[in-house]
Amino acid sequence: MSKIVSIQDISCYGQCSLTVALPILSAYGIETAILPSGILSTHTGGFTGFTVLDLTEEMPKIAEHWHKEGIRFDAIYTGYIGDSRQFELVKAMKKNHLKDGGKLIVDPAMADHGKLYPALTPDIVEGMRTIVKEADMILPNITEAAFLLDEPYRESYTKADIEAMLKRLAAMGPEISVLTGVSYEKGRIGAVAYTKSTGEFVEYFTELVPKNYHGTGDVFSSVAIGAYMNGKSLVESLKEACEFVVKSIKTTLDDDTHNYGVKFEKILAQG
Ligand code: PXL
Repeated sequence: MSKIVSIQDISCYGQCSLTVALPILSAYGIETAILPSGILSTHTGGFTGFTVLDLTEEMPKIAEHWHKEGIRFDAIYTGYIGDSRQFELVKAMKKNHLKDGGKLIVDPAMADHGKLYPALTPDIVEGMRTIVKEADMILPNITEAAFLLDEPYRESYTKADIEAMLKRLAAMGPEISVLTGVSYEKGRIGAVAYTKSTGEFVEYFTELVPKNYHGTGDVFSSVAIGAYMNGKSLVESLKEACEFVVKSIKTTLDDDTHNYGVKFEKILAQG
């Protein structure tokens, strides 16, 4: 059984980051420790006046205690990080807290639809690049990939564009790069992945449901990581994640009052 630590914020309300990763990874039978990067009253997309407790000072103390206890993980899975001082800790934890062959998996959750999330500053992009360089696997959406590569974001990309972008991401360091939110034709959306050592691309596309919700990137990554850590192939993991996200969106659509996240719990409960 795998043991993962996830490093991202706790948005107390809003169905994203750790409140998504923890239940989903647990449902995959993965022991999931958490290292919260901060505690927010809600996520920062669509709510105003949210509170933030930054945990930069506390995180190294937690990591140090784990180190003394000899605690090691099969993977470190990072998501939203709100303070650039935390990237050094992620790199130190890669050295000190991974088992032999353990993986650093980075979801550079920092942007969407061409824009950085409201509470984030350019130093987060710079810091994110430094952990992407050391990562074994990354799962950016197209906006995040454009920020990582310091390229302008465009509204549309061809298959050749996406494959070239994945190769540029791979050149930064990671063995596996997964691009999410890829669409080559109207009404279809999915993910494309590139494995650097084999030069292989895999992809999975599904129905595009024309409504945006926050937290779907976190749902995607958590499912994909859960499936992959359980030994599913990369393409199977992409398929499971894409289908899970679509089902979660569809089950949320009929409730107009629920526009801040997706009701992924209903899909998780279906097994
Ligand atoms: O889902 C990404 C995410 C995570 N954490 C916080 C966020 C967001 C997206 O807006 O605001 C705090």
